[in-house]
Formats: sequence, C-alpha cells, structure tokens
Amino acid sequence: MRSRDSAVKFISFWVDPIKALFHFIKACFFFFFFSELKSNIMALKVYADRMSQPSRAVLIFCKINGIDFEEIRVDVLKNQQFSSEFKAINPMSKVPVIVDGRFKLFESHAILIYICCAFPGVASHWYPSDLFKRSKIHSVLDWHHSNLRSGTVGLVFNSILAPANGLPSNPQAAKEGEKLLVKSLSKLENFWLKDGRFLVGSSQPSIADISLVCEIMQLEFLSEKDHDRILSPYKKVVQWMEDTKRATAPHFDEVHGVLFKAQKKIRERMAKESVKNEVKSKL
Ligand SMILES: N[C@@H](CCC(=O)N[C@@H](CS)C(=O)NCC(=O)O)C(=O)O
Repeated sequence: MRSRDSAVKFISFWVDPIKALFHFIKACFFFFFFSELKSNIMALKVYADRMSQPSRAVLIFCKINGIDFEEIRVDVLKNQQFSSEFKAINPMSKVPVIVDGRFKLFESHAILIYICCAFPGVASHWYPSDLFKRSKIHSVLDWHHSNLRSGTVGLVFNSILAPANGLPSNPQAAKEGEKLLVKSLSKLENFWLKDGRFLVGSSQPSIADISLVCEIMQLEFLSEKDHDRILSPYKKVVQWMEDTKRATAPHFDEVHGVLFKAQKKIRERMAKESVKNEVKSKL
C-alpha cells in the first residue's frame, strides 16, 4: 500500500509540468552558480616559456608578490605556441598569456598592469596610483617595445639563437639590432635613469624595471666578450640591473636558471667553434 502511494506521488510529481519546470530552473541555477564559483576560485594560470624575456618578467613579478598561480610551460622552440589548444587562449601565438577565471590576457605589459590592479596584495611602488607616475611608467614601457626590445631581439636572435637552433638568420638584421640596442642603452643611461636608482626617477622598482631588466638579460646569450663590450660602457645601467636583481631576489635568479643553463651550452659551443676555426686558419 505504502509503495503504491509513493509511486503515485513520484508520478504525479514528474508529470506536474510547473513543478518539473521549477526543479529544472533550480538545477540550472546551481549548475551555473558552481561553475562560475569554480572558475573564480581557481588560481591564476600563467602560460610561459622561461627562455622568453616577457614571460620571465611576469613569472618573477607573480613570485615576488606572493601571488598564487600555476605556471604552464609553452615551449616556443618546439612551436607549442601554434597548437590549436594554445591558439584558443592566445590567437597571436605568443607567450606570456594569463587566464584568470574566465578572463584571458596576452601582452606582458598589459598583464603586469592587470595583476597590479586585480591582486590587492601587490605593493604600490610596482604601479603607483599617482597619475603622473603611472603615466611615466606607461611611457617607458611603450618606448621599450620599439627600442630596447626590438634591438635586443634583432641582435640575439639573428646572431645566436637562430643559428644555434638551425633556424634561418639574417646578419644584416643582427647588425641593425645591435645599433638600436646600443642607442637604447645610451637613452637608458642618460635619460630614463638620470633621476633615480630605478626608472623614471623612482627610489623603488616598478613593473617597468622588471620588464626592461629581463629584456637585457637576453644579452647573456652573447659571448662574454660581446656581452661586456656592449654593456660595460653603461655604468648606471649595470648598477640598475644589479639593484633590480637584488630587489627581486631570490626569484630573479631562480626564474633565469633556464637561461643560465642554455647560456653555458651556447658559450661552450662557441668556444669549441672558435678553436676549430683557429686550427683551420693555421692549416
Ligand atoms: N609584446 C609581447 C611579446 C611576446 C613575444 O614576442 N613572445 C615571444 C617569446 S619572447 C613568442 O612567444 N614568440 C613565439 C613566436 O613568435 O612564434 C609581450 O610583451 O608579451
């Protein structure tokens, strides 16, 4: 008798269209509520390759500010940036990229600014709220992309990274890169660093210092002789790099570990080649 009653109850519950609709809406609401909650509480994802200077800047910045994040490696030399999964995150096929919940963002400078604004624990000197100071930081970051970065990439890629990885290189582009790099180092020495220990007259580092120093670190791929020939005339630049490294220790060296390892291999190979060429010239 009791089981017949419950069967009737069960059938009448499900055949009552209004009740059924109500339960369906309730189920949808819980489904969307929990999926939204899940995407909001998941840690920030940083898609990066530690061989890439803007990737390193974002990684160091997250670490120094104690941000909870997951690093996802995208090996640029293995062309992983062109996979369809990665293109769905960044159609430009470049690293770094972040995914924060449902929000995706590429371009390292935009990412650094987003992190400063979205994570309350970030100290204000990284991206001061003062409009004039903030605008000066934007100014040096924009300058960086078409000057310092352009010069460094042109030189290092065409003289070292392309030949070391069996890719086509352009010696003329390497020469032009070096010219632009030297001009940019001179502007750093005589203009951007003229008023303070850090960029744009600051006494503490900002996101611009991390970004630009990570770029110059790419010169570690050059031979020691070329590295010192290019960098050592710029005493303020050298000191500022040391100050920025110290301000971001121990994360700076840890994130650059991959670069130091690759540098060792490349320099050893260069030394062997120069011995070979010397022997050949004597024969
Ligand atoms: N302006 C971009 C530069 C990004 C960029 O050029 N990333 C390089 C690595 S340093 C990359 O992903 N290259 C892959 C490719 O060009 O295929 C930023 O600051 O994020």
